Amino acid sequence: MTEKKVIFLESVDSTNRYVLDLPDEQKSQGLVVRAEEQTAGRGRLGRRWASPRGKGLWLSVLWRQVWPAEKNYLLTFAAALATARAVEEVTLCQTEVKWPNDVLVGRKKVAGILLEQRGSSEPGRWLVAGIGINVSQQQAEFSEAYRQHATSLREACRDAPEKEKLFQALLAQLDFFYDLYRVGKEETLRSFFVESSNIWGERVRIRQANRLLEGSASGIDERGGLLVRTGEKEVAVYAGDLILQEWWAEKEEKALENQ
Ligand code: BT5
Repeated sequence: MTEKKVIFLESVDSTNRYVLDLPDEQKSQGLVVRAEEQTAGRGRLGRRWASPRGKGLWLSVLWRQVWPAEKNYLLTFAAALATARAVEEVTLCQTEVKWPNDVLVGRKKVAGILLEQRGSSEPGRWLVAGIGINVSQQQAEFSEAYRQHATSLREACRDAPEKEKLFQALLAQLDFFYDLYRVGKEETLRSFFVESSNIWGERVRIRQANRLLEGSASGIDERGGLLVRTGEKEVAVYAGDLILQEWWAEKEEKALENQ
């Protein structure tokens, strides 16, 4: 493996923001920025990512876009797969990836990916893949709003792994999966993602800004969309939150109990 340039920060608002704001001469392929804490860690759609001091791996990796923008989703897949593999290497845990940007252990979210870019999206431009992995929080530390669907490696696996070990494993996996993207192994990346996800044939819901879709998850199309079968039709969705059946079933059970 090539030696990686890593910038460690004690505290930052967001490692993604930090990398995107670096002057061009400080940007290089594979540069990693890692922080002990993020004070304004971000998720998709302007959401927050809780990144308490010392409790997780909060980092961003800088990547060159090689292919047209419609292939950028492969980099989200690459980062999610790298994270899932790295977790499995250093814990006794089984992971799964969840479309479009999550890693789960025991069906709860242990890590999230946020791919971002400034300006236009064209080959040759920089992209940043932000990765947040919950390592040692206790369940009660997660906000009530998502506690039911979130976990840390310490809670979900028998023990929290050493953060440094996880970090080194992740760097190697990120190299491996970025290379698949770089050389155009699109089908390989897509099928790795499909094989690493256990939702196929399950009833799922997809929440989008103004609609809720329910159907059976059937695959990933060549633009990274989730294929969902509803009755006779199969539709592809390109954005949204995928809600697992046990998540909404639990909510409904709770609502019934409270009646
Ligand atoms: C994500 O967004 O899952 C992307 C998370 C990316 C975080 C990394 S950390 C390093 C880098 N720098 C950044 O600023 N960000 C990246 P999304 O799918 O939109 O999920 C966000 C939602 O997950 C929130 O709205 C909460 O409901 C929930 N959430 C927030 N913090 C969480 C946590 N620590 N663990 C599990 N769920 C969380």
